[in-house]
Amino acid sequence: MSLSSIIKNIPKAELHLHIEGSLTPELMWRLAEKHSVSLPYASVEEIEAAYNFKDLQSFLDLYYAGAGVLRDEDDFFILMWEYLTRCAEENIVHTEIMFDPQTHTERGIGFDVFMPGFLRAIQKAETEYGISSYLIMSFLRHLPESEAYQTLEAAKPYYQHIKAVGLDSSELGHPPSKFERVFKKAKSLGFKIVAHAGEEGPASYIWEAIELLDVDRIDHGVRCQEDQALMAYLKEKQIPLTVCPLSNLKLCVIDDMKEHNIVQLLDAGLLVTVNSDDPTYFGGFLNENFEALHTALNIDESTIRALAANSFRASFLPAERKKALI
Ligand code: ES4
Ligand code: ZN
Repeated sequence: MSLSSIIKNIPKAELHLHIEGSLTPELMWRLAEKHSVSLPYASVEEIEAAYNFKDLQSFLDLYYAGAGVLRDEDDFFILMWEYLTRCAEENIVHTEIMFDPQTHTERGIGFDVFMPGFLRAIQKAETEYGISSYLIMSFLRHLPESEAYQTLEAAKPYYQHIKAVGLDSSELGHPPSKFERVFKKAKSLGFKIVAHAGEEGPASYIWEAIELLDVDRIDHGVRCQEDQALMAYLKEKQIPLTVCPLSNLKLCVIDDMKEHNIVQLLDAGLLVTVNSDDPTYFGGFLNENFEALHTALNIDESTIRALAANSFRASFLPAERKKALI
């Protein structure tokens, strides 16, 4: 079997995916027409051509603007359904999906609009594709902690549908310590905890996420190599890193995929996984991330199998289901 067939056919989990970052240019265009939203683009091709980023912030500016076309419950259903349909095509059997409530509540669109849309698509994918999904509610770190508290409060009617709480958006200048209290509260409510750290930010942000937020996983974390004590700790505790190769390339965290350190991290005994982050903005869904690693780093079948096994190990699935999948 070719490496491409192995990548495609092996069952996988995706653990680092922003649902707003799976909005295709075609759907953005359709929804803009539906709601008479004016976009700063003349065509779908122009949207695609705009996806050249110099850093995280230059991406976030377009990503938040793009999410502006999401208005009613059906829009959120279609967004989630299109992503989960893609998962079925890629043999992703379990997914843990981040959503950014504040991107929508700031525009007057509440939990009662996006949550029913998301949940209807998740239920349909469970029934029709056999895909299980958990939701991760992420706080925007460029906003004050008080607004994260308000978001946690507003989510109350949906707590049973939310598995974890996360932290995303502009990393530099917004360290995990800014959110220590709200994450303590989230932990006490029984949520799993994740946080973006060590993407653009330094290794010290990864330490903060561990020591102050008590994270169960780190999103990205690729800068951990700058601190050998941190590497040893991540290995000993097997704290997972959800690594996103095409994202790192598109946001200039690395200059060339050949420089990516994911294999070094795996070889050092860290629990690393492959993920797509914001696939329609970064030029590839999950299998294309595996393909890019194969092309640039020549990863072989055993490495692909190890990374796929790690995706289940690092998931929040119950132990019995993990065992059946690994
Ligand atoms: C994100 Cl790549 C990345 N980093 C931080 N926050 C994000 N939100 C969506 N994608
Ligand atoms: Zn991310």
